[in-house]
Amino acid sequence: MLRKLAGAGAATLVSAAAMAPASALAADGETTFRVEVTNVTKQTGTKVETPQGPMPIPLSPGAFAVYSGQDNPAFTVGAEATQPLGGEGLENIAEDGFPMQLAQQFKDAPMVSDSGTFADPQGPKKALEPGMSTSFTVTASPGEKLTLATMFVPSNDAFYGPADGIELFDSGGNPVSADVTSAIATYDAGTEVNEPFFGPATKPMQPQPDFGTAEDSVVLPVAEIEGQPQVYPEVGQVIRVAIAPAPAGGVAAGAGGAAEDDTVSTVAGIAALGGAALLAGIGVTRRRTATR
Ligand SMILES: [Ca+2]
Ligand SMILES: [Ca+2]
Repeated sequence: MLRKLAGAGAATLVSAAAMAPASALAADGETTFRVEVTNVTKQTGTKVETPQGPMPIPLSPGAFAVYSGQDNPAFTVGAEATQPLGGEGLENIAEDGFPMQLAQQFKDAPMVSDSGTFADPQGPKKALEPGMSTSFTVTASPGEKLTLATMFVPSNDAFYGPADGIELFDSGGNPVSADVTSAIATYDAGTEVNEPFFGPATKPMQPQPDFGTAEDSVVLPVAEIEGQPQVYPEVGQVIRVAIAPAPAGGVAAGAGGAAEDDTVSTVAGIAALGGAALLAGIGVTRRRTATR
């Protein structure tokens, strides 16, 4: 409907915007979303069993991208971790929890319109600890989807991501406001041989980044790996991802790289806000092709 107004005068567009719901809808359907990623292991009491006893499960800083087309720029199930973009960005996240290289690959990818990192408000090596939540904004047009990757810690090369992307719009082109955790699964990057019970080459036990035996395999859901010695928790026991259109009034269009759009709060605080439905009420700062 709004697409037909693309050639109309400014006054018409203003009235159209006024009629739109409380979101950042533009004439072409371009919408700014707030994405919230929460480590829910504090809520769920989920830990991993190790020889050293139960350990908490931090999630690493992650990388995200808005993309078009069929190829998820983050990873392809059944293919080497370097696919489809080429480069070691996904391996960097899955083995060491560093999102910068994948974020750079996203920034350079032709199918990506918006990208950046999350969970690193104080630096790229900070983790999303149990009970913590972080949020960021993306801008997308109907037909585009969201992808992301964050490391499951401790592990050799396990990560969370949506193999088929996260739908940001419904079939009618309307922005989605929902808990989208069901789109996420736990994957093994196929780049480092897994150690039973989180051995010395897992992060954070490894003595240095990129430490461990190369695996020369492909990205696979951990649930499908034969003889997988590690038992990973159910996805929903560890991570929650929610999206909601951001209010137009809260978007500072054109904000630069100094945008402080990564916010961290407690799960209790997010719960008090009512989750995804009320994310739209939080002021946001727009960021396109962020470089952090
Ligand atoms: Ca592995
Ligand atoms: Ca390692």
